[in-house]
Amino acid sequence: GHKPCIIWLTGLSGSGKSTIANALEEKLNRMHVHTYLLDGDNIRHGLNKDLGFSIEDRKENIRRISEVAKLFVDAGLIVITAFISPFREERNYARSLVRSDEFIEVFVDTPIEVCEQRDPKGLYKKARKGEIKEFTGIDSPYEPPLSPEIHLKTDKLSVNECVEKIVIFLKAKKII
Ligand code: GGZ
Repeated sequence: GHKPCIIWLTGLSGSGKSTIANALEEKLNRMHVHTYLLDGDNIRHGLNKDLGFSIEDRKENIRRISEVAKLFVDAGLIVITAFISPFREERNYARSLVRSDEFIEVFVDTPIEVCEQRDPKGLYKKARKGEIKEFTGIDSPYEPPLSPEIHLKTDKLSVNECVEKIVIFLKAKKII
């Protein structure tokens, strides 16, 4: 069996949140742990398709995601979220909705230079040219976590090593 919780990934665009989240979900599912992954594909295209990237809209994005994540915890799942979630206050709101041992903040710490180098969707290039406004790390703020449960320096670790670090934490806390 396992205990429900929220594994909250935060980091810049292109930091590797989705890649790590997907690999983590696969690994947990192979261990017969029930998970649900919330990411841009199932949230920003559905529930939150009325929201953009202004500071107010990002706050509302994260608020709704937090409430949905809490519902899935009530349903007994391990919820993985993969959003930039740039503001400490909104991440702390998400934390406040569940028990203190049920919220695991994971800082996907990738230097912006590395994210910009990768630029899988060409968004940084567009942001530099001013074709996208309010882009995180360029002209919209990102507040790094001050005391995340897990700190992943992705320029020093492989995706599998990142996943392993999270799995070891979950085992140590007797969540899985
Ligand atoms: C940041 C943006 C922006 C702006 C579009 N700023 O790398 P991606 O493409 O796949 O992930 C980014 C995603 C960010 O959405 P989130 O819901 O995670 O953001 S937040 O938590 O701040 O609400 C990026 C794309 O959307 N994208 N415009 N201006 N990222």
